[in-house]
Amino acid sequence: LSEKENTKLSKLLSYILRHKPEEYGIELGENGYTNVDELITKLNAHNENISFEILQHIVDTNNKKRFAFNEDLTKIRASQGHSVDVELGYTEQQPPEILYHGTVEKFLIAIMKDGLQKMKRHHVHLSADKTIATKVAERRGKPIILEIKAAEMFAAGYTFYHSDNGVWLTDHVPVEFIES
Ligand code: HQG
Repeated sequence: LSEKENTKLSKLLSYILRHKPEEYGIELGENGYTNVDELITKLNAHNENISFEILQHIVDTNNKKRFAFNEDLTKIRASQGHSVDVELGYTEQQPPEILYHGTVEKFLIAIMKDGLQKMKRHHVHLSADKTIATKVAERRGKPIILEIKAAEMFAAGYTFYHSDNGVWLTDHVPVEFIES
């Protein structure tokens, strides 16, 4: 599998497992998992050349560990980033003192007015690592890194989740907890 093919299939998996399962005749079940054999069959029916071995390779090599199998490898899901309505079943966790959010200049006025909103996703995505936040921002342009007073938010009763692939998730970050 070339790197190009790997990236293409990884993007397709994100599309199906996070956003449009129905377009490929897939249903997301409990905690966002779907049946591996069925996924492969449906992909093959759509002329995508994918086997279990290839799927496993994509899961293992994905740079952000976007996908995860269940224990017996019969099911697969995206670890976060969904726009479809799924309950991933992560348990609430206490965040570190500071978390980072990478964004760009053009959103700043709105963010400093409304706080961080989840926009099209299920959660606001935050990172404990400034480098990762910078990479997230660089998708959109020159990075602006916001510091979020996560421990203060937690103490004030806000809920945080930590996804299988290390992303910190919360519903909304009010302006008072953003340090720019
Ligand atoms: C901004 C990728 C206006 C926010 C990445 C961001 C990450 C506001 C954009 C993951 C706002 C939403 C998530 C407000 C927030 N007004 N703009 N009130 N509040 N924004 O893509 O955090 O490749 O939904 O700053 O690497 O950029 O999908 O969120 O710029 O991990 O695995 O609205 O997506 O991962 O954009 O990225 P996104 P994000 P994957």
